[in-house]
Amino acid sequence: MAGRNPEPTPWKRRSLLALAGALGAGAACGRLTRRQPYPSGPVPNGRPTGPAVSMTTTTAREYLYLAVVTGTMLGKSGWPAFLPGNMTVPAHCVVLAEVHCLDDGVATVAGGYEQVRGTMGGSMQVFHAAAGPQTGEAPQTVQTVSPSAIAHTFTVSDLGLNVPLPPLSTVRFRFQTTGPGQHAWQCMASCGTGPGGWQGTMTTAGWMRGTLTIQ
Ligand SMILES: [Cu+2]
Repeated sequence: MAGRNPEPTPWKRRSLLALAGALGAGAACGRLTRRQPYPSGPVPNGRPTGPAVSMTTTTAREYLYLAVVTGTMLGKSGWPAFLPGNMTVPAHCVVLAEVHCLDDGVATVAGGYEQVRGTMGGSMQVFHAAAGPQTGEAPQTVQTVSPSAIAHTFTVSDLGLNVPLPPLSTVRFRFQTTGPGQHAWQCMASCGTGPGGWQGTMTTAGWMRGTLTIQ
């Protein structure tokens, strides 16, 4: 049936996006706390008994899973990308982020972006394998990565957040979200095409830059 209903070229990207979506952010903080069923039977003082249902957001946690894939994986050579390229997390929340970097290449990083910044504790955990914790390896806690060993960065300048990603690694970090808003994120390692590697995926929304929505 070749030629019939040909797959559009970005099918791999959409498949990977769907996968990333399935892995990705879960319930919003305010909805994260499971409701406890109220017990049946007598209700003293007209009020239900049972465990208190906390709807505060200060202790709730949200998970954000990101993958960085190569252009070859997407069928677009030279165009590595974050999946998903735009992400949403709840406001006033501690986000536990995990980024799987499936890219084995390195890129030149702008000065200062080798430092971990804006995370809780000013550090991140690094597993030196894209499969991360599945390897059974104990992670290293680091505050910086050698500038010659960075594939990409996840940088949200508005929030002072910068996370350098070694090739074929998994990093975990936590950050506290602010109130609702939209913030541009971008990679600060020149992983794109063109002179200096700052074009192509680097300048295209949803690839090496995009929007982090806090809502
Ligand atoms: Cu990059």
